[in-house]
Amino acid sequence: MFSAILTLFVTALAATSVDAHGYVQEVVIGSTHYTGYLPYQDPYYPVPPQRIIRKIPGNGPVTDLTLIDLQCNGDSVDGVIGSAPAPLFAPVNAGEEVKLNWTTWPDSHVGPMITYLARAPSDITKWQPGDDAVWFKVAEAGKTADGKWAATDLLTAADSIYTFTIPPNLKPGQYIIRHEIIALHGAFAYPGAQFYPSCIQIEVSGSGNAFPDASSLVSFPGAYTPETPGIVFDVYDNTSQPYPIPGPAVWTGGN
Ligand SMILES: *[C@@H]1O[C@H](CO)[C@@H](O)[C@H](O)[C@H]1NC(C)=O
Ligand SMILES: *[C@@H]1O[C@H](CO)[C@@H](O)[C@H](O)[C@H]1NC(C)=O
Ligand SMILES: [Cu+2]
Repeated sequence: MFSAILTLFVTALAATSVDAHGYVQEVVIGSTHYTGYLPYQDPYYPVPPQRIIRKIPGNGPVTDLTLIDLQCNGDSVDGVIGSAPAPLFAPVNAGEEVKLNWTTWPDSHVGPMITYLARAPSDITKWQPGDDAVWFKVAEAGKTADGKWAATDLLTAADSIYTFTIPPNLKPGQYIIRHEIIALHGAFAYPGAQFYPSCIQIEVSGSGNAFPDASSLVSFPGAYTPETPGIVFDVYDNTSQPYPIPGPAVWTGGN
């Protein structure tokens, strides 16, 4: 009896790990390492550690493009609908690299990696963008001409570290980095694509003054619909067709 229960428990654990997806577990800027929000540890501390990444409910995806969850993978954490702000933010210089360390990503979950920024109008530790159009894309990677996906091929080759650069002329201020993997293994119809967004709070310093036109900013939810190219895409369809990365063009940063 006891061992039957134990077996069930072990089986459940094994099933969980097979099914595990992922999240950004660490952010590295210069020589500083910031532990990410750890959904299976942080909530259980008597005094939860303070993070620069907004809370997520777990390692699972968002699939409904109309939900506020699409913004930061926060749903109703602590009764806050949407992206509950984190208490900390990381200083970073315009033009500096930011390294995002993902948990081991499952090989089957191929897809693009896309990074947006949104400038906080005031204190980022209190700001929730809601569905305002505040986001602009600063980096994207999909499928290379020889068929390698950003996730998992390139990410795994880079030791699970995704690197992007803060635009060198970006106007200083507090920003949310919205970084996501879109897993396409089930994306042959909508809903199917799996969104794994992560929201990281930073404060950019520098002497630049570049910022995108207000008319080019997008909202989450809002930027993606079932008709947006790249949201429905059959990755097993055996053609060497290129993958259209969803969302607006990358902002070139006034360079
Ligand atoms: C990514 O973060 C994990 C957890 O902190 C750490 O063990 C691992 O070494 C990091 N990976 C790299 C390449 O730094
Ligand atoms: C693609 O086509 C090749 C050659 O016909 C085949 O071996 C392979 O299994 C196909 N791959 C997929 C994902 O359909
Ligand atoms: Cu998965």
